[in-house]
Amino acid sequence: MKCRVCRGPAVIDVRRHNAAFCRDHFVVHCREQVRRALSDHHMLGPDDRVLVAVSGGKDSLALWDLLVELGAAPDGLYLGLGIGEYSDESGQYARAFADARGLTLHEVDLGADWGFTVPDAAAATRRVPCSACGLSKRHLFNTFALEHGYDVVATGHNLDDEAAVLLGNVLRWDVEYLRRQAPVLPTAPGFVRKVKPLVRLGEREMAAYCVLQRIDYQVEECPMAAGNRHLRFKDVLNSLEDSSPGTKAAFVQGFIERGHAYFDDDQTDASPDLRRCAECGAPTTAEVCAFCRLRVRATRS
Ligand code: Q46
Ligand code: ZN
Ligand code: ZN
Repeated sequence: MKCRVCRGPAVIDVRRHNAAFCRDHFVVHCREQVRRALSDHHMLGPDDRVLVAVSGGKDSLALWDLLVELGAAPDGLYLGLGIGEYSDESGQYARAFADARGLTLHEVDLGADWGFTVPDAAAATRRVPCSACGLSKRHLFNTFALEHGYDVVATGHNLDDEAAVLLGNVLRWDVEYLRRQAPVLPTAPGFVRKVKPLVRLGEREMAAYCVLQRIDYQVEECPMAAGNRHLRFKDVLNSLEDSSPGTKAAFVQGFIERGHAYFDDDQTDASPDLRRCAECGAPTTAEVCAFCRLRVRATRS
């Protein structure tokens, strides 16, 4: 196996590009994919203050590293979810990464700062933990960014994540989720811009990037992911990709370029009749926002 660029020995093949790369040119390949995502979708303006949602896993740490390399000068925000040892460990990876590079890592802790953890919320709502977890992340990353003057929140959703979510949304023809599934959600009143710069890179590439760049990341998966249907969709997509390399990229890129417009009457994160949450001031369609309602239920139990 030879590197497509320099013909030296390759360390990884990327079947959907029908290419293999040596270490240095694989890193260049990853940077180029992120640079293209940033420019194709106008993700970052020159003076934007960027906040990376950092979990301690491979995607968010690779994203942080790549954005630093590309000159976006991002800070990180780690959100402690209170999922036992898993969370303790993920925080350590995030802190070690930031310390070693002299980067700024902010931290918010659901338990210490908001009085409940993801397991508390799952028990109180009797729903899969990921729904309370996702809701809390969206609310707290957005609120933190607004309060601290960041223009944009960058998340580590990669091509595999986007393909699995897209498959789930299509299987149920969930028009509202399809409308909101985009590499960029623009700024709107009460919402900072949300961007997904890893949308052109797969899970395997992100793991390889971390290994080759000597980024220590949390390999262990979240123990609360068990009921997450996206894992099943990933299995299905992996078997399609095995027999037909490029399927995931064609599915996601095709949706972004040609499919999304059919669902996209309004690309913002906001819905027309938003008002301010009576508790926290966040935009909401109800009297009290979903996060504040979750907090009341989860702290009561
Ligand atoms: S952390 Fe939270 Fe994930 Fe764990 S509970 Fe689900 S959403 S799986 S990215
Ligand atoms: Zn090379
Ligand atoms: Zn609220």
